Amino acid sequence: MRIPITVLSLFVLLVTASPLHADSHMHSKIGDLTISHIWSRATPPTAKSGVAYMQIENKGGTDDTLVSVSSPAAGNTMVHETTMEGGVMKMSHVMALKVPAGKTVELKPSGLHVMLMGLKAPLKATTSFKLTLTFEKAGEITIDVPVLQPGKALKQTH
Ligand SMILES: [Cu+2]
Repeated sequence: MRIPITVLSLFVLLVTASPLHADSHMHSKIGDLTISHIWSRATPPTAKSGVAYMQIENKGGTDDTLVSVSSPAAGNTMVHETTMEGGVMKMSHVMALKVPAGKTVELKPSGLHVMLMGLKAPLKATTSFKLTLTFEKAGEITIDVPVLQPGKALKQTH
């Protein structure tokens, strides 16, 4: 009877460990999608643009696509991707961001990010702003994006 006891204790460990993880990050759910690790960084007073990062997990069996992003904090909001081309950092507009079934798409520094252009006011640390994401299948969700101190970053790994 050793095996059932081992399985039971593993189960207890998993059950008791998961609420801790859930409390340590903000999660938003829409359909099969879970949005977590949501953060932004404070901007200098004269900055006209800001960034937002997050992870989008698709727990469903079909691919979805992020087709638009918008925020009352900025005049124009879009998904960008930062790439290196011949040693030069380049940002390009991502019109439709695919979130494949069973996969997690990470928006993080030096990669994919939400770009907020024409900021209506500087992004202040310890405040938050609204960001609306529209997915082709899951639909529309508005999330709160917490603004971290300049130079700070939220850990992207689970
Ligand atoms: Cu950008």
